[in-house]
Amino acid sequence: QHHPRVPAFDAVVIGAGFSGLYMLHRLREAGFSARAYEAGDGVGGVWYWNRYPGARCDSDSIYYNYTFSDELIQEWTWSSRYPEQPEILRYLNFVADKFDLRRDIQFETRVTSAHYDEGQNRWNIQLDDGSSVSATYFISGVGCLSAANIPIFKGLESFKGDWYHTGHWPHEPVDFKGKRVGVIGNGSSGVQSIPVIAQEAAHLTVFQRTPQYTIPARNHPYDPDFIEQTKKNFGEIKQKMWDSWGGIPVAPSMRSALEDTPEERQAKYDAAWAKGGFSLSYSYSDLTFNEAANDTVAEFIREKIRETVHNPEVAQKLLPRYYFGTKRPILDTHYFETYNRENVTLVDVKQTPIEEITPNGLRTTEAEHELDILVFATGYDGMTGPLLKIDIRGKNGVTLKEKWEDGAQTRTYLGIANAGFPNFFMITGPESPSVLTTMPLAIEQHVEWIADCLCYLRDHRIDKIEATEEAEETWSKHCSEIAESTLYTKTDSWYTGANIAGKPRRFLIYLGGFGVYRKICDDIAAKGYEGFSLLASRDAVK
Ligand code: NA7
Repeated sequence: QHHPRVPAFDAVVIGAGFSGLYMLHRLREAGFSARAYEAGDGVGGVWYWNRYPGARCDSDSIYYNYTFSDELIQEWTWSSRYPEQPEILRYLNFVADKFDLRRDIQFETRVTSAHYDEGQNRWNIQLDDGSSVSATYFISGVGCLSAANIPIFKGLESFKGDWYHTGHWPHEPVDFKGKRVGVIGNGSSGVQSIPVIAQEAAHLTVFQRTPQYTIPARNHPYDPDFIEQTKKNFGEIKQKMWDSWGGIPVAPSMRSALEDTPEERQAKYDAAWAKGGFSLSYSYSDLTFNEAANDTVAEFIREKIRETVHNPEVAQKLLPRYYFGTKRPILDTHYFETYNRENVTLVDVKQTPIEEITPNGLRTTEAEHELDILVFATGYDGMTGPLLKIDIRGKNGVTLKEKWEDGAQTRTYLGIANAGFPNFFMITGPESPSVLTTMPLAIEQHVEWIADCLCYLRDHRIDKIEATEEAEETWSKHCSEIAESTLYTKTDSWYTGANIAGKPRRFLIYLGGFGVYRKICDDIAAKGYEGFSLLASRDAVK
């Protein structure tokens, strides 16, 4: 039996971001005892940590929220199409207050390990405050992009200035006035922060490794009539979101880019460019499948870069060459225009690699750049990284790391469960549609599926559920096959793990679309959790 002084819950949840908050709510509503642990001193998850200048959402905010409560939809109003981080954090605080969630969250506490005890059928969970708890069900809401990647550069410890990673930004705003600033990286975080930092800093040097496609966001305040209509029709919008490919109520085109004439394509791309957001990605059906189709949109964006950037040499360095859309698409506000500023320098670190960080700045093979502040916009160990930071051990003491990395492949069942790890659930784990869906929606679907599953187990007097090896193998193979039929796997990105040195290369997202995935999950549940073995261990333990 577990130690009487160790608190015991039906479920322990890691994290108090979009995932952890809603999971906690559903568990409590269903009558389970639950506790969430959160490293930050407030709710919000990635929206708590990402406070860098210019940080904002790049999904239309009216779709980037929970859909489970119509009351919540009616009560909350987004100011603009792509709100800034503080507004999203306010939303999550509003949710935490509305559903009185804080009383079951322990803040400033990290889960350091979680070990499954087969004899007791319980998870023993160790916290970084030295205490431990136990739970029948262990649920991860750690997020997909929360383990910061700070590449190892020689000499960082000698740097006399200040340095920051975008995902661990200080609460006090960083003052760039009069400073020489360097930014390494130009993914979404770099592209959002670079134009804002450039306006304030004395000088900004951008260290770019791979030029990126980025599309104007065209952010704007919402018209009150539009908000009113959205709220009025949200039931219908919600249904479309839940049936969609990527979580927004817009159907992708069914037409090949190669079926249109160059003039027709140009007109379509121009319209999408003017509209901003991800509409360009939705222009045709085959942009991520067919190289020739992809090249039409890639060349369209390259032409926009040549038109925008005045210095042809700088423009040349900014031209992306990979398949459009196979790295996470980026939205920007005056990104390419920023390179027309006198106080901005672009350094191509593929041509002249970074050699070391020096006390006074950063040296490439070509020159030393003097810097007062260095910003790492270098991304994340995506999907698996946040889970592997925790010492998670399933049956026979096997670690999740051993299961996923030492054996040649990361395998999961539905991106929710793992063979060998009974009663462990991952919200938006690897091999689910997660990051290619509007995140809050992908999260809601998993949370509801997990909560329903726990209710089913309780109703059937079962308290042990584990994915079978066969079901897992079939799912992983299915994920890989879909990915291999696209251009996604041909590009180095965090989708494939290629951004982290030594990480096994695997495409870790289910690409069949959210609507299809949801039906698969529902179908599996309806068949009494097909692909899982269910066991009533309760009586055996007593
Ligand atoms: P990303 O998209 O992974 O971008 C990281 C950037 O940092 C990217 O430009 C990388 O170049 C660059 N990088 C990473 N390591 C290095 C080293 N060692 N040297 C030079 N440059 C490096 O992370 P973000 O934070 O921008 O965005 C993450 C997600 O958050 C985003 O996709 C949205 O979903 C929200 P590379 O392209 O790898 O050559």
